[in-house]
Amino acid sequence: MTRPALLDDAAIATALSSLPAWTYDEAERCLRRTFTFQDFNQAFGFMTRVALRAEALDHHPDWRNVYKTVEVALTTHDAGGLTSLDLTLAGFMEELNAS
Ligand code: H2B
Repeated sequence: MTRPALLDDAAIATALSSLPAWTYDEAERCLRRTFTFQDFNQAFGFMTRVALRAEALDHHPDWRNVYKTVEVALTTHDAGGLTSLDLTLAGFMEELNAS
């Protein structure tokens, strides 16, 4: 399957303006965000919904769950940095978190 191209700095800056809760980690070339939920059930429910979407996209988050928090890092390992797939997954997480 053709994988999307790496985003350049200008494209990353544009993307960040529509994902204000996310930060770009230049050293690791990933987007980061920590989500905090009401309890473990909410956190794990979120992770389950994201997991199904990630599998459908064949694009998977690096993440860590501690009780009601989920720390997320998004990057495209095959490309060595950010691609549109990371923006798609970040946008999906935002939609879920807002609903
Ligand atoms: N997820 C992420 N985040 N980056 C990748 O490069 C990646 C992935 N590659 N999920 C996919 C799976 C690849 O390993 C399979 C073979 O398509």
